Amino acid sequence: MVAEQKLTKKDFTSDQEVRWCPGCGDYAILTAVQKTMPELGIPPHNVVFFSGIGCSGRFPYYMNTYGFHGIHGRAPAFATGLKMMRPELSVWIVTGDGDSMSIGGNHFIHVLRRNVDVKILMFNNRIYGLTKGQYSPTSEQGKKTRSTPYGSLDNPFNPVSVALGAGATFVARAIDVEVTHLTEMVKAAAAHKGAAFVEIYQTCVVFNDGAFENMTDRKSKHDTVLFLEHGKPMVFGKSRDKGIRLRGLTPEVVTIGENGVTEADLLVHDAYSNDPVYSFLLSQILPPVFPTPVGILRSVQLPTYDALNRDQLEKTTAKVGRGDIDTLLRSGELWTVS
Ligand SMILES: Cc1ncc(C[n+]2csc(CCOP(=O)(O)OP(=O)(O)O)c2C)c(N)n1
Ligand code: SF4
Repeated sequence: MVAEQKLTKKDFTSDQEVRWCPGCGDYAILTAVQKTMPELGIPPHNVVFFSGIGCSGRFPYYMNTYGFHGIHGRAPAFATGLKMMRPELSVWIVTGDGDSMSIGGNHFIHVLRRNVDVKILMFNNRIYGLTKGQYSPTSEQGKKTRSTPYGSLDNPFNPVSVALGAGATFVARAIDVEVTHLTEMVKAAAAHKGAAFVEIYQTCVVFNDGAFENMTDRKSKHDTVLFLEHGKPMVFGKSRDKGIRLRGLTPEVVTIGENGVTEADLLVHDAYSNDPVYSFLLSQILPPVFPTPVGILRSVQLPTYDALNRDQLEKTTAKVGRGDIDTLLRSGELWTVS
């Protein structure tokens, strides 16, 4: 009997030279994914990465798996097609905030609402990197870029709220430099049966440097990031003395030990809650009033589109037999144009 070989990061690393700018957050995400893959126990030949257009679009080249660098915003369509036909494959989508929230917004919401069993990693650098720094749908209002020299007037999208609004069954948020946490999120997304969406805050050092600085700087991050843990009260702050409390449906920041507030008063995170009000409320806990929640916001089980489709196909074939495209095309009213 041949002993099963243990997979390592090397097995998922391609021989391609990585061509992102030095210091780009994409490197940390690539390393996290390459490190996580061996732990999933899926051989590289059963893994496929799809991407759209943007700096993030280069991701599949660097993975020693199957890969497909598609067209702008359309990775969900290709990924859906493959998952429907090859359910045994682990199918991933790597996309940017421009790729998935602008031109690909439509594909993004539908792959989530259908709950196709694919994993989506969105690198959110709040800018168009590849095309040299135009504002994106996640750029903050007032953002000055080459395409908004007097400041952007747009209200930005909150991708996590968009995903929840589309009915996503798994929604998480992570930060490129919080590698251990990011790895956990990638693993949890992989384990989810259904469409899993992970928004990853990613620094574009060239066109949007410092966008997430207050969430990554050692001095400020304890006050600006809330690490969500299922079943645990929402505590944050350097001294772990701040928390989130609910007043009716309104969250508020409180200090433990002040005005009689104890840990027992805080909101306890339920990652598996099926209540859309709770998940959406969580997605709206945002700076500057609140810290940014990272972790699993929602994880619920619903039938996947690909499985439902296979089931329907099997049952219908058993009832009416295998279809034939030529017969179908000639089955209706036909006429000849002369
Ligand atoms: C059909 C089409 N429209 C526009 C473009 C130009 N374009 C290329 S990448 C991009 C935006 C990429 O932004 P994002 O998804 O945030 O990726 P990043 O480069 O920041 O990783 C645009 C508008 C294109 N390549 N194709
Ligand atoms: S332009 Fe920005 S996102 Fe693109 S590779 Fe360079 S640093 Fe990374």
